[in-house]
Amino acid sequence: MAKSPAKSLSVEPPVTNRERPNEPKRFEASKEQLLEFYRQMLLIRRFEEKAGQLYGLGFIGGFCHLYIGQEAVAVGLQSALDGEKDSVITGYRDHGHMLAYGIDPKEIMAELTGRAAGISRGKGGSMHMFSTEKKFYGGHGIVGAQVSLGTGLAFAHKYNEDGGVAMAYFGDGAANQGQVYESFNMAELWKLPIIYVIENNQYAMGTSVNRSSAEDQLYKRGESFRIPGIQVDGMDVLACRGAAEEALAWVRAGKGPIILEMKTYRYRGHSMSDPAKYRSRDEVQAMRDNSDPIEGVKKELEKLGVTEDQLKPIEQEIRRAVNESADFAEQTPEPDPAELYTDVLVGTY
Ligand SMILES: Cc1ncc(C[n+]2csc(CCOP(=O)(O)OP(=O)(O)O)c2C)c(N)n1
Ligand SMILES: [Mg+2]
Repeated sequence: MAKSPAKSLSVEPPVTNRERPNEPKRFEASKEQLLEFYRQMLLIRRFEEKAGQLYGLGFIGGFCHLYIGQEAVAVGLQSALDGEKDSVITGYRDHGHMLAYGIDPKEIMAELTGRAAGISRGKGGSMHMFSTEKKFYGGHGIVGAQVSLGTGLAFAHKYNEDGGVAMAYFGDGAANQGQVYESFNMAELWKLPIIYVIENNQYAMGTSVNRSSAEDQLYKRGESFRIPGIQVDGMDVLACRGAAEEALAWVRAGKGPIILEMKTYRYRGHSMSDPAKYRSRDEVQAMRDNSDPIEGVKKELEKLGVTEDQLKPIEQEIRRAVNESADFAEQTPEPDPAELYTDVLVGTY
């Protein structure tokens, strides 16, 4: 006797009623919280400017990708995480994420100059910084690889039932990598606790997102995996923090992964060598003039009655901390040559 047709052969009507996260609201920060956002964002900017200078002077070897322009993303999102439980992973543009996680600028700068006191003992450099104590899992040079690794972190959170959430950052260019979609599939299937953060800074190395992406509204990229996405003003730290709150509520409720597309912009070249032929100076200048994330926080502070003069001590303190990190990074010794053979393989023999 013929069986009734398999359910999978029935034609489903278009789905319109899938559960979605709430529309995020701009975070309502207290004066103290806003001042802290300002401090962290300015620290990243000044740190990156100094790193650029040290690179020019030949103190930093290898690749170096600066985060200037994108400060609101790491600061806004990471301020919502639970530093005890949650984990973070990103690509090679990683200095800002480490600073936003409260990691000592001296250890980061010393890593950039390849010194033994660097956070990866001078052997990782700009692209491969780690702090497992802070649950910061790098720093990865292979575009998109951190998405699969981050999915593994989320699996570990679920498997160990430790209540943690993984946050995996990647770029608009990385969003076209195949392993991203393999990861999306597994993450939704297993309802893993992960926030996928696409830092859409409009460009990969030298190609704009519109030229390289068939669907350039990247927050939609999870749709066929049933992963909801939210597009966020990544130049507004309060919007970033507000989006993080909604994303965390979704993930912590056991609803599986979520995507945040952060619309942001990098002011500097892709890395330290960049012919800059793919965009005009006017475009960059307009972004600096009209959308700068640090100026945006200053305006919010003004509304709360904080004056330029009151910000001066914060600026001076940051200048001091950044200079100190640079002095440290120049003077502290390089690793012993024997260190070439340590930390290469995991295991005891
Ligand atoms: C698998 C792989 N392919 C290519 C590269 C070379 N590469 C390094 S960065 C980059 C562009 C990535 O752009 P995006 O993901 O937008 O990140 P952004 O640099 O803008 O932060 C490319 C193609 C690489 N490192 N790894
Ligand atoms: Mg990009």
